[in-house]
Amino acid sequence: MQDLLDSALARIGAAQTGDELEAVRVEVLGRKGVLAQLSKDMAKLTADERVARGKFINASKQALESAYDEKKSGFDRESLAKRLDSEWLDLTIPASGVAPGSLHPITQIQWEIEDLFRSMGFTVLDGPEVETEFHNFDALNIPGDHPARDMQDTFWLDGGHLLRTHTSPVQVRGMEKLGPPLRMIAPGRVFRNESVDASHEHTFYQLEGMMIDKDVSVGNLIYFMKTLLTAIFKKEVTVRLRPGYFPFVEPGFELDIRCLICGGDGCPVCKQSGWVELLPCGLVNPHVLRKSGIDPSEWNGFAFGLGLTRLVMMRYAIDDIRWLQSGDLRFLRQF
Ligand code: FA5
Repeated sequence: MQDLLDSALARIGAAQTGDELEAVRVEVLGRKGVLAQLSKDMAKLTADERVARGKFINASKQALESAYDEKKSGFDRESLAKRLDSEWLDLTIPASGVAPGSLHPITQIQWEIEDLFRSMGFTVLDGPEVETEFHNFDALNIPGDHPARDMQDTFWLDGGHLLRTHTSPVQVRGMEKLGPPLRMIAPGRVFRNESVDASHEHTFYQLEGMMIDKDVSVGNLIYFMKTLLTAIFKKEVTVRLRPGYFPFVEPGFELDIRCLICGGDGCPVCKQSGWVELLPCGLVNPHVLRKSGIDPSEWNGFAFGLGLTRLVMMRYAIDDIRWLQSGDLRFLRQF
């Protein structure tokens, strides 16, 4: 009996792989295994012998099982170590194929302009995209039946509200809230119900600017516009100033820039004219000051409404406005 047990233990000890060990387990501990052989002729034994045999069988069972468990956990540890070795991950290596994001070109230029104007004492204001008719039109000297309302096709909402068609309502909110003297800019998204082409979007960005003080002149206006364009383009750009009509400024101007996509030869962006409308501006109409509670006999000022999306197109020579909101990563990854 001791020999049977010893040889079974030796076979467990000699198993070289998990599979071999499993085969030995079936032979030794299975239904026809060593323990079964040890219990085979129990009926023929005396009561004392049976007790002794029973003890021996129990001790053998324990010895075999613990030899098996020890061997098995050795194999398990080995195979786990092998797996960990082959599947080893270095969590500190940067993931491949994931490019870090970057700021949208409109945001980049908007922030540049904000920094520039802050350095000249301007405050940056924000206003709601859903506006009242009063702030978008009435307070800007555009009464209900005025043809100027047709110039900016409007998305109307319930309850007389609308999606702002320009950033000029933030001028009004700035005057109402802060009063004179005032130096403010207001970048933001605006909406127009118009057909989209290479230079027109239904949703685009403007950057409004306003300065209210004593004795503000067209000279001051031109100084700030030139400073702005030089800072953005970092080179001499050709501009032209022509009379422009906006009910909220008097006199009003259109500042156009020589198209930087085609160099002035004509292309879809400048509609073959060689010039891009970028920066309407003027001296604030006294009616507008009065409507916001500012006395025009004491204060005056200038205002401008930069087409920020178009400015970005000029700066990076983007030949179609639709790229900017396309979400196309091939486009966005260039910035
Ligand atoms: C205005 O919106 C006036 N509020 C600007 C202003 C402010 C004038 C203060 C005087 C004083 P206008 O509709 O021209 O003006 O738009 C201003 C600029 O926005 C344009 O010069 C152009 O650069 C840009 N713009 C206008 N429509 C679109 C469009 N559909 N897509 C992209 N840019 C546009």
